[in-house]
Amino acid sequence: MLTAEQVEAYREEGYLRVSDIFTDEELRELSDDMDQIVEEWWGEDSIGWKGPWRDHYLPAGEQEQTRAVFVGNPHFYSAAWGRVIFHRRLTECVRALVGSNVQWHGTILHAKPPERGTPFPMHQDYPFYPHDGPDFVDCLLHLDDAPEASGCLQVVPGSHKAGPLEHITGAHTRPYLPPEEYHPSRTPSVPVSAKAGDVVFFSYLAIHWSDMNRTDKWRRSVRIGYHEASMRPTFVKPTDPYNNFMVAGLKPRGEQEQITYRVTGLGQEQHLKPARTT
Ligand SMILES: O=C(O)CCC(=O)C(=O)O
Repeated sequence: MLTAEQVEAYREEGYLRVSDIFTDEELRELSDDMDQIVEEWWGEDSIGWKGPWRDHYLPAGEQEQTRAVFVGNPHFYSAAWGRVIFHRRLTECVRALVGSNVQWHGTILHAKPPERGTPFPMHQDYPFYPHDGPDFVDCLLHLDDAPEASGCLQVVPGSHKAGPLEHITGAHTRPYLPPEEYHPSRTPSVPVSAKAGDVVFFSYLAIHWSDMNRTDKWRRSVRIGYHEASMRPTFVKPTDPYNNFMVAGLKPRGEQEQITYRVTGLGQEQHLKPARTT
């Protein structure tokens, strides 16, 4: 799927936009299903990420006026979204970027409603799900056109090479980079505008942000995360089980125990119930 030049550009810049991974029919189904999921399941009038970063990104009158919709795990509600996790053309791109054994990590919709869709402050995704290596790629699948005015993704090219950075964290906020050091007004970034169907791949170490959606249209995008399969969350001991869907290649066992009839789950023993014989 990807050329050597595209892979090289991702390695250098930390991001890559790719078109034509999904067919028009697939996109229509995904878009329609997502609308139905939001309609039926989303139940919050959210301003988006909370935190003191809002003082640095929004005028006083707008800080509480933004809106956002977040739906994690859309595959819980739609089979089409389940198929995305294993989508061959998508996972082949991921393979070219992180290696041949690939484990899925998570899927989440970020939708910015028209006119006041929330901005996101400069951050890396690493502090949200720290793993013990660099080969973690987030894939932003655009369900709508995302011109710059819609608050498209903006990336600081090459920033992934610096590795994990210290973020402001705490119960009062989602992790963000200190605005005195990292802010769009002094940290040059490039807008990665996109068409519906485009996927923007970006390293979880790439510094990125996005502005308000000030257009009269929705900007819906879904972030799907994958990593090289031997990588593990930094807070999970090497001997503890940590597994998830494999979407390409094979899972190396590393220091995990071998599986037995008494299957070991995430830190807890689960006892298989005998199959019913009648
Ligand atoms: O989609 C956006 O506007 C920003 C998304 C983002 O910051 C993220 O997925 O970490």
